[in-house]
Amino acid sequence: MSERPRVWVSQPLFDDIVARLGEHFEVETTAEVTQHAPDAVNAILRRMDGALVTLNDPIGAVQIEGAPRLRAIANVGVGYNNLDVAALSAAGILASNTPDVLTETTADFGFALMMAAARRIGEAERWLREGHWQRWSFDSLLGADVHGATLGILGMGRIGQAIARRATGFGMRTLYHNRSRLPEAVEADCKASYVGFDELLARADHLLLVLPYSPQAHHLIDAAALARMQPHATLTNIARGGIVDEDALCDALERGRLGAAGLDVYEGEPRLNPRLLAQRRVVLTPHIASGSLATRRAMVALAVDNLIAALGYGPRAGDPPSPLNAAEAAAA
Ligand code: 8YV
Repeated sequence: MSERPRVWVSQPLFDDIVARLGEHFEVETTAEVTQHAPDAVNAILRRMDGALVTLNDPIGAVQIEGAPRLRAIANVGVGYNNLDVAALSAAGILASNTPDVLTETTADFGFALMMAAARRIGEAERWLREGHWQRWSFDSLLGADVHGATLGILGMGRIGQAIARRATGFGMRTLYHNRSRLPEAVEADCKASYVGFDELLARADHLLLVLPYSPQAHHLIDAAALARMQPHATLTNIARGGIVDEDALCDALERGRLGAAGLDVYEGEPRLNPRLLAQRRVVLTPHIASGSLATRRAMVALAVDNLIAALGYGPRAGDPPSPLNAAEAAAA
């Protein structure tokens, strides 16, 4: 009897879903949430045919060195800046991610975080819990309106479009900027208009960042970009922390050059810039935009399907549902 392929599950996920891997493979699971060292990952991957990983797990040339059996890496998450896809392609390893299943949940959260920043919900709750509410006052904790305001969306992929569709229910005017302009039919469906980057910054009352992280996106929202925004505007980031220069953001808030911010992602997460923690007008959440139970389960299920198919098993053997580099990996 030939040996079954071996796969590694890098973090504890949903046991009942991950159990499907056991129908085809020998499965090794990390029992606790772990920030694995690169050489530890490499030592594991040298023995593996495939792996299920999360954003806690950078996978690049160092991690896959000397791993001749390794053929598939399935990322649980739509963003895959933790993967060096070029290095995986060069080694003939098929990478995949989990688009679509998290779109609506992540859009809900982006909208909620924007509203929380605009209406000072985090700040108000802290103030109340700290016992400051002695008597009702007409002018306490006044925020900015969301309905009828101009929404700016930077990055108009699936999640950006889902946020724009929500904005129509709030009577918002939606502007977007993206690497490329969307087809007219899609613009009409989301009632969104394409503008240049500078115009987006200048006109948005509420700016949402939903673009993928890339070296070009690093600190795209820097001091100069923040200076172009309106002083009452809010900035919400559900993309990746590295897109915002956090010190420049703190400077802008402290100088009254920006109204408020909602952040779900951070440059050095899970470590936070202490200056952010000191800002009153910032709502901070721990990278949970896709975190509804149903959606996180759907993400793991899709990653499991990707891994099974990429290793040549199951109903879609050889044809994983959401590959990132099928042609490149096959050509290597
Ligand atoms: C995930 C995310 O929770 O999908 C993404 O890009 O940032 C989150 O939805 C995360 O990637 C889990 O690995």
